[in-house]
Amino acid sequence: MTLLPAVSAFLSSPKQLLIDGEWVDAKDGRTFATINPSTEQDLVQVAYASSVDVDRAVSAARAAFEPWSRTTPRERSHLLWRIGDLVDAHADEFAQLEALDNGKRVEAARDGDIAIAAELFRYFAGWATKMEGTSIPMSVPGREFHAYTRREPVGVVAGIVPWNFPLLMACFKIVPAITAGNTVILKPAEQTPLTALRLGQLLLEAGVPAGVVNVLPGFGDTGAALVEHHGVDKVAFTGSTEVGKKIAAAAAGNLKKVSLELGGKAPNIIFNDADIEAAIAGAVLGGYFNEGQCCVNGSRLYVQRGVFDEVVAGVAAAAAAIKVGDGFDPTSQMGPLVSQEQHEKVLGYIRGAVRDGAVLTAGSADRVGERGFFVQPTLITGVHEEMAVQTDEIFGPVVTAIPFDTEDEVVAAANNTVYGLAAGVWSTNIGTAHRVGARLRAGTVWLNTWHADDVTLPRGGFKQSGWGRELGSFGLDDYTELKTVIAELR
Ligand code: TXE
Repeated sequence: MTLLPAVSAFLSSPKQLLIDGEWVDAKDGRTFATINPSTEQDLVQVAYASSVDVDRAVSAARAAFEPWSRTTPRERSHLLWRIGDLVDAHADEFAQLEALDNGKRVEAARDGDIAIAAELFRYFAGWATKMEGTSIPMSVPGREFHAYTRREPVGVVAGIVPWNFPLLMACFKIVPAITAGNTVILKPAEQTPLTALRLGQLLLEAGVPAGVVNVLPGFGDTGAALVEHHGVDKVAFTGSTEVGKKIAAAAAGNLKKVSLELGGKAPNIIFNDADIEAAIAGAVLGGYFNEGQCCVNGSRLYVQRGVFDEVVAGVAAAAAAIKVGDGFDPTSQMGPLVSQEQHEKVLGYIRGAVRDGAVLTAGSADRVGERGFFVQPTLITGVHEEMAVQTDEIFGPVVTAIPFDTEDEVVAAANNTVYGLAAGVWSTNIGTAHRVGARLRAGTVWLNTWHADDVTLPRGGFKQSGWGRELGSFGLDDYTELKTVIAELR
């Protein structure tokens, strides 16, 4: 597959910061390289925002807030819809950029990440005009009142996002924030800044006013400067639980609002009475989707003893058959991991499991090929609950399988984690599926399916998987303050 002319043109243009509607260099002139994980070669240099640039962006976002928050809901709605259409019109270009920067397959990016990002704009375009309050009766003898509530924007929102779905995660933060009348400073991940920068260009083209959305590429220090800034009213973060804890602590300075979508280690439970063919397909999709770099992936497989061997054989055969290769090669079924760091981390966990006595039923503890951060999808058996491969979020195509006998036993094991993002149950007994689903401590539970999703559905985590919910009607709540207005009728 060859590069689209628009992608080549974008790559050869300067990659600057978007502040107050202008593309500018970092004040100190610093840049960093973003690389292609399939080739390990540098793609382009990107401006690296420091705390001085954060100050500039916060000032711009603060100045833009009052006029933006007073635009009519209909104006915002029409603008959002227009941006959704623009994202769609540039879908192939975004998909190629994502494949270059993140490694994922072009097709997967276009039909997944980019299509959903466009839909997010259109879904929230509908909500802009429906942020309603309520009128509430008061009982004060001898006096009359009219009391009502209003949903108002929080103010300046810092969106800090990871690299696994770069454009989509940027849109998860930007779209609900601007729908509700907030202004935004987005910090893309250092591994994958390109699609956020291209989106910044389209936002200006669509007519988003200066300062309403600012884009500051950089590393963790750029994110930390945003989180500590007293001119920021809310941080919306997706990333590791470790950084989420740092953000929660740092946000205390001005008690900014915080929403966090953090790590996961989802249990995927298959009962003897499941539709085994569907369950195996679900385990493969749940385990290896997006190169395993997905917070809701079903990385812990629990299989009832009567079907354990059959399920393990089925998942192992499917994993071994997955063709790993460059995201631009149409015959590839899985791309590389995003970075050298992630590659080393994932291979380290696989080697650790083998050292601890576990069995590699599919996959390998060695890299695939000489160049590029490729890993063959791996299924590990002979695992104990206390092994690191079973307790830690690995964020790669690594699935463990453990047999179980009873419902109580598997519910206890499944819930034995600090995380609580997603979980799944496979059973043709409707009672078993719903009962076990209710007992699992996770923000999303899939019954007889995996990764089925829609922008209409809230998502988020129990326990150390986060605070708050994104998307759906609940997704706006975190971007608004609730005001109560009490008027005396004299
Ligand atoms: O995440 P980080 P990393 C998990 C996954 C992965 C691990 C490490 O297990 O292997 O985290 O990935 C910014 N203040 N997830 O290191 O560091 C950073 O620049 C403010 C799960 O990439 O959390 C980036 O933009 N911001 C996850 C973003 O935070 C800071 C997706 C995420 O980076 C910061 C990604 C700081 N102190 C990784 N330090 C999911 N839930 O989907 C870093 N950042």
